[in-house]
Amino acid sequence: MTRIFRFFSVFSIFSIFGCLYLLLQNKNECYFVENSNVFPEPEDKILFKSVAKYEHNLAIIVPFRDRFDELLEFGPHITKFLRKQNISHHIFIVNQRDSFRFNRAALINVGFMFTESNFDYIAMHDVDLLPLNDDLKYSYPKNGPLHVSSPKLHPKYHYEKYIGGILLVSREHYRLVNGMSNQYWGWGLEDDEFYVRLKDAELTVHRHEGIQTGTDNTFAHNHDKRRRRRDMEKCFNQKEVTRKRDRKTGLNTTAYRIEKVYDLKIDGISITVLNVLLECDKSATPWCDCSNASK
Ligand SMILES: [Mn+2]
Repeated sequence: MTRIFRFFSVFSIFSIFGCLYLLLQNKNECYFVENSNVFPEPEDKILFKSVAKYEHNLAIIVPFRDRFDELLEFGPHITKFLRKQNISHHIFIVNQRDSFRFNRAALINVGFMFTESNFDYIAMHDVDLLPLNDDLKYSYPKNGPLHVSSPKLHPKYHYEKYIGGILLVSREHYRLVNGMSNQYWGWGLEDDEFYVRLKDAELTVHRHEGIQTGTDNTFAHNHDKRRRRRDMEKCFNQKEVTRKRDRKTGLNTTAYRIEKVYDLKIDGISITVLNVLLECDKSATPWCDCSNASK
């Protein structure tokens, strides 16, 4: 006990003198007092390990707002699921903190840019959709995007061009199409527009073959439509604009600020939460806020 105590005293003395030295030199690197602005250390360690050991590294990007109960289930579930497949991965919750309507696509763009240096593919992943069949491999989508929640397996959406829910895309391909459109505020259609982007770039969307489960037992969909109402409102000229392919906006026009980065632990699993403030150019997309619109 005294030995431990002695060790810490010596350690503190060194730290204090080290800090004083740095302060005298007018440097800001004195971290003797915990600095909440530094990137959480566990994250660095995970990234370092994964990059060194694996050929491919997957960033699970979850566009998010007000889904805490779903997140508590999602984090541990997807981690166990991917550990079985030996997929190197990390979960990034991209939490929309501004007061504009939810913009799933812009949040995915932010997540993509944030994970740029350490992950060579992403999963755009709904927080409420849990894969149950272990044959759904989240492997690197070398030959084109891999749509995991295919219309033949998804509990709710069955049209052929559907690519929402869970989609794996290599960093290279996501860049090639300039990411997703930023014009989709409110629920829906951003995934359909992304489908057209992929098609225009001549990328083929792949889906798993030979899956033995069906629409009722391949995924758990944690979505109570009364408790979690979809924001289907359309205001200003939203309907007209969002029906068309957007050739202007994407990865290179996403306007945002990362307010804070958190290291969140759920059942011992380390998850990174990005608090994001999206910006809206109201002259271009006034429907990011319908509150002053005449209906
Ligand atoms: Mn849902």
